[in-house]
Amino acid sequence: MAQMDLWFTERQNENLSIGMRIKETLHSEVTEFQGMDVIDTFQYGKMLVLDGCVMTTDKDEFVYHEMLAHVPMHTHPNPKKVLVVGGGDGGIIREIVKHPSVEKAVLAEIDGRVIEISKQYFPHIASGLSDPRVDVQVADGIVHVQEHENEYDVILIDSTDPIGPAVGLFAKEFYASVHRALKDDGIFVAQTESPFKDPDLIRRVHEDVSSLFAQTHLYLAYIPTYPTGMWSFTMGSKRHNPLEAANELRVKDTRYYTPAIHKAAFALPRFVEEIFRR
Ligand code: AG3
Repeated sequence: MAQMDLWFTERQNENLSIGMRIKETLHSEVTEFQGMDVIDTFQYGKMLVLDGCVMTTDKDEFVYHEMLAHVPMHTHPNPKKVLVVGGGDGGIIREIVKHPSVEKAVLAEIDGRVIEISKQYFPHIASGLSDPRVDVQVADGIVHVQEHENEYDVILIDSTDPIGPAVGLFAKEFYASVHRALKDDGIFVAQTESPFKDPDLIRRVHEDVSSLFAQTHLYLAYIPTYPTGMWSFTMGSKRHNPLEAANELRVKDTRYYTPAIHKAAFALPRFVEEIFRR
């Protein structure tokens, strides 16, 4: 029989979509929090999909995970205690535990099924979750940050889009608790969507973070399977300036992140800068 021509489509908004030809759907379920599918694709390999949105794929996951983790981890002079909110696939944790300075990394993921399914289908992404320094908690990250004060060097928000279970992770009150949970030279980074598709969100987050943190910095990376391919990250830092850091690589085997990329990522196209400098 001829190969079937099956396609996955993510409807990114009412006017925009991305499609990949499918080899096979490996898993589908509805968890307590969201729809979850694992799909094998011809172009990007296996792909984790939550509520119809591409979370990560075998082929391009390294860009997002390295850039969310290593930019703040190389900005802080000695990050020992790190929190990841969301990120149940484990990709951010895998990058965090590459840093020898790390003594403890906590993962607060609200949906335990994401962790289980990632261990099963994406063992190369979830690998860091079994590091002895890692404490995996199936817990609401919002409650976790509220309950911790002056404790973390770095906090990373690896959320889904600002709809559904992740709405609270884009709220100003949440950033205020993140600020309290950080030590006095702490750094936080949140994934903040696409400058082409979500400029209003980026502007609002930038404003909220600027009202709380001494420094706010936006940086970019290129992620082919996310809406528009151009992706933003917003950093709030109490003391350390990312542009004065990262002169050498502290970890081995990165495929996107380098000291030159660290600096270059903060160089913004004018239309991106204009999103928040008005
Ligand atoms: N975090 C989700 C990024 C948002 C992608 N959005 C979309 N496809 N509409 C990724 C989790 C990876 N650890």
